Amino acid sequence: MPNIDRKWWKEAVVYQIYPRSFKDSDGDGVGDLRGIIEKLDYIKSLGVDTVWLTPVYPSPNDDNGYDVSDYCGIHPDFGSMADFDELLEGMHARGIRLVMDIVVNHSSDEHPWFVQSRSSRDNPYRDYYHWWPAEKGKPNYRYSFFDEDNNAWQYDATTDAYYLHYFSVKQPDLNWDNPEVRREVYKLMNFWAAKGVDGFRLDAFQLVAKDPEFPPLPESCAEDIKHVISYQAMDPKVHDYLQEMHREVFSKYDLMTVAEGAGNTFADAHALVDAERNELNMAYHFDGVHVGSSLAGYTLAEFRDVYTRWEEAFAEKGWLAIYLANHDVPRMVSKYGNDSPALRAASASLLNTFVLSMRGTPYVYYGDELGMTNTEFEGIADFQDIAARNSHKKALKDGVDMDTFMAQLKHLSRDNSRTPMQWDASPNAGFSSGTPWLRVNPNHSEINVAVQENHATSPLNYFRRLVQLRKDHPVLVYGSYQLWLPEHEQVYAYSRRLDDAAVLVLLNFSDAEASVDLPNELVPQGLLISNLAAALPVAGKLVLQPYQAIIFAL
Ligand code: TEU
Repeated sequence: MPNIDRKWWKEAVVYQIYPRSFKDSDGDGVGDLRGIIEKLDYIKSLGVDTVWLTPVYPSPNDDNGYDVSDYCGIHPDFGSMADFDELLEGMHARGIRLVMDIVVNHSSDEHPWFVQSRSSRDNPYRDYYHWWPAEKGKPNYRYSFFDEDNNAWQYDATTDAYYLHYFSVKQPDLNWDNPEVRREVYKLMNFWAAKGVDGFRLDAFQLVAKDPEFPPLPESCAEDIKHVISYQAMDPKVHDYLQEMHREVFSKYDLMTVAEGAGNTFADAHALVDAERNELNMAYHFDGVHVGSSLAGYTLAEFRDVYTRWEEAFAEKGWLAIYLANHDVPRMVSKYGNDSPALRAASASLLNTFVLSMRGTPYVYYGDELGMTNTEFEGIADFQDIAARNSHKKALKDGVDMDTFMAQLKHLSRDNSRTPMQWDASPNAGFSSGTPWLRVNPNHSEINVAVQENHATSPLNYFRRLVQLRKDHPVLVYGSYQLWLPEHEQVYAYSRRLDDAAVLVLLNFSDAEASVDLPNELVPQGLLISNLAAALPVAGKLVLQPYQAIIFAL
């Protein structure tokens, strides 16, 4: 093999588990660590070798665990530290690594640091957070994702001052300018690393560094809220913090480190992940999931363009994560595929083929191996997520058209992807013997593990074959990427090449048959995998079925 700088975290296939929704072992309706332990053999059977666990720490759950009140504990809803240790041991025994979610742009307002910080202006913890004394007047505007008014400053009467919260009012932002805060963060990361966890996902990390003066927003920000969000991200100090974190934590262990968010430009992204900078292994960008994030849907051209641009920008160096879904976006099959009964299996398998045949470390969200879909909501009472509930309050205040708002929310809400894992056709989908914290998707009677285990061609079994294919063919991990048929309206075609190994990936992103005429230099030699019956092209021509995915050896 040429000098491709092999790393386990490049070859890994990551499976993301949202623990509240994976498996409930004690009947309280909330998934837990013992539930995951029960399902370790299932996870192993998928072929995935790394699990990213979203937060399991004590939390008032304003944002389902992304508001942490004790960074070195386990939420009683999820179990105990002994359960965690057993989970980690059970994973390692099966050759599965564990990545923890580190949420340190902010803590919970119930974290002892914040309780102290808000209690008086001269408390030793005061500078753990960003405070703006009211006598200086109103602080300059900053955007908050989850605030009812999208205002990141919350007035607190106890000390007559405002505190900063880029997420909900219960998620005050930590002050990274304070070396004490950074020391505490490295301490908690070392606590988990010393336990033997294999990596960290840094939540919302591009937002941590701030200018403590909070100057007025530049004029460009008046045009569009997106500019405000970009302005608030990637203060250059973020790189100093990451290099310090690397010295204090990462350099001591063999870890997978990934940031949520890859900055505002390709240069930002490279600065986060290029190996010689000693910051992170990889990052995941939002450009891909932003495609299709409106009711209007998306075109193949947009989708292909985004992934091709990122591929090209990282062709020579750097490494990225590749994913189509997580707990912050709708189910991939409802967003990029077709979730009708006739086409959802094929389109889910097509999307998994994309994720597992691109360069970058693939991240697969629990349930996407089955083609789990968006769920059904009647009214606002069905939504659990703080983002959904507060955006609804804001929409009411702003007097927007509520029919349109609700249609968008139903399609795009994060609750879509948080419904319980569909294990079987029983009333609670085999997730819990109690009442699930979030209603199971009614289609669990058709889409579930038990049914799919019995069908050789189910999305589940196809997914297993795909993972195996990636493991067997390093070209799928390390090979260079080349786009073909750039104007095709239905088919996304690309090749991957590594030394004398080469593959061609053909993905029909449409619900109609698609004809393909291959250029002369592409001569498929054999079929590696397809989600539907496939044959080698004849004289360079072939027809793909709706949502058919094919990988040929070249
Ligand atoms: O998400 C950060 C982030 O960028 C999101 O705010 C995203 O823009 C939003 O989810 C779109 O609705 C991370 C976590 O992944 C998310 O679950 C948390 O709610 C958030 O941080 C706060 O910790």
